[in-house]
Order: sequence, then C-alpha cells, then structure tokens
Amino acid sequence: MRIDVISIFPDYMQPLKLSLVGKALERGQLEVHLHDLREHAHDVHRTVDDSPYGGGPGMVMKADVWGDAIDAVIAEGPHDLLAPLLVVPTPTGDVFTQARAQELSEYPWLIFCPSRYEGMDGRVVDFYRRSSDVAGVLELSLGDYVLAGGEAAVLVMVEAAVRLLPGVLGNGESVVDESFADGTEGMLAAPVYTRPPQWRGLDVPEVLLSGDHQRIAQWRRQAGLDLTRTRRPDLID
Ligand code: JBK
Repeated sequence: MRIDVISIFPDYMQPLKLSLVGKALERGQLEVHLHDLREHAHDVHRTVDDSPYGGGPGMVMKADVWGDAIDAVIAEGPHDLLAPLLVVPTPTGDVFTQARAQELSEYPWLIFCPSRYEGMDGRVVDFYRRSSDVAGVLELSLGDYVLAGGEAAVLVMVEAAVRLLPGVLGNGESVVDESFADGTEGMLAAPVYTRPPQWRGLDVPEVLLSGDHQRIAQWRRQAGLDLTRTRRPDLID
C-alpha cells in the first residue's frame, strides 16, 4: 500500500515510523510519502488560509492551494497503481469504524488531506468527487469532539488500516478475535489476564485456568456480551 499525507505539519506523521506501522514500512509492505502543503502556496508568505465568505470566526484553507497540492501528488505518484482514494478527516464526515478501516486497507493508494483552522474550502471535495483522477473521496470523522486539525485523525486511520494489511500482524489470530472484528458480531472482547494467577488479592477467573477450551470460549462469549450490554448498549441494537 502507498500512503501520501499532505499537511502543514508533515512532521506530525513521524510516529508512523514507530511500532507496527514502522515495521510495515521497514518490511516494504507500506510506503508513506509526506508533503508540506505550504510548498503549493502561491505567495512569499506561503499563505494556505483566508477568512471565510459570509464572515465568522477562524480561517478556511484555500481551495487553490489544496487543489494544486493534490494534483501534484497524483501527478508524481505511481502510474501503475489505480487512482488513489482521497481521505479527508473532518468532524462532519462519516464516522470512522472498523468497517471503514477495512475499506481503506483494500485500496492500494490513499491520499490523506488533514486540514487545520475551520476546515478546507468546500469546493475541494466537490471537485475531486467529480474527478476521474481519484477513485473517490471519503470524508471521515473519528468522533464527536473538536481537534486542532485532522493530523491526529490521520495517525489513527492509518494505524487502523495498515494493521489489517495481509502479513502486517504477526499473529494471524489477533485480527479475528478482537473487539469489533468480523465474526465477533460487533461485540466487545472479554477481559484478558496473564500470570500470576493471583495479584493483590485478585484472582484470574478459574475457567481460564481449566484448560477446557470449550468452556473458555463460552465464558469469553458471555463476558464479551455482558461487557457490551453495560458499556456499549448501542452495539447490541
Ligand atoms: C475532528 O476526524 N475528526 O474527528 C476530526 C478531524 C478534524 C478536526 C476535528 O475537529 N474531530
């Protein structure tokens, strides 16, 4: 998979070098290309934003700067790959879920466009939705809270998608048993324990020490269901 990120803070993406995503980069399972949006500004001050039409607080990221940056990334990009999917993190987007992570992981090429300030000029996504230079445009939201910009959301979305790439997770089982995975019927996973069997007066549930794999599976299903009912009743409906 190839991932491009266009941002006024390309250094914000440095954590991608670490941990599981970093390993995928080292193994060549993933390529990440970072781009500074300001390199596509049109003036000496490298301006990327302007005041909103209609008034109001804050600043809006300029359509021409974003358009030139996205065009340049597409033009530089590999011509053997299919058109890229544009991903725009925004609190007004569709909620990012495990199903969305799976969907992202199935594209060979993603271009992330995190914006700062009050967001980007609305015509940018309108334009690329009609453009055959891209496979599509997804506006995605992590949830109902306010961030300073989309960069942190990009880190989350990249990690969630990349760990689903074939061969990225060492343990092939982890992807199927975890909370929200396919086959768990959208339920939370049961609590987990490791040695010692007793710690500060607290015991590991006896069944997990029994070696009876059928009872253990049954216990985990029930514990996951109980947890889902109490913590996330919305997942049951
Ligand atoms: C938020 O993806 N988001 O959730 C997001 C992106 C950019 C700004 C934001 O405030 N919530």
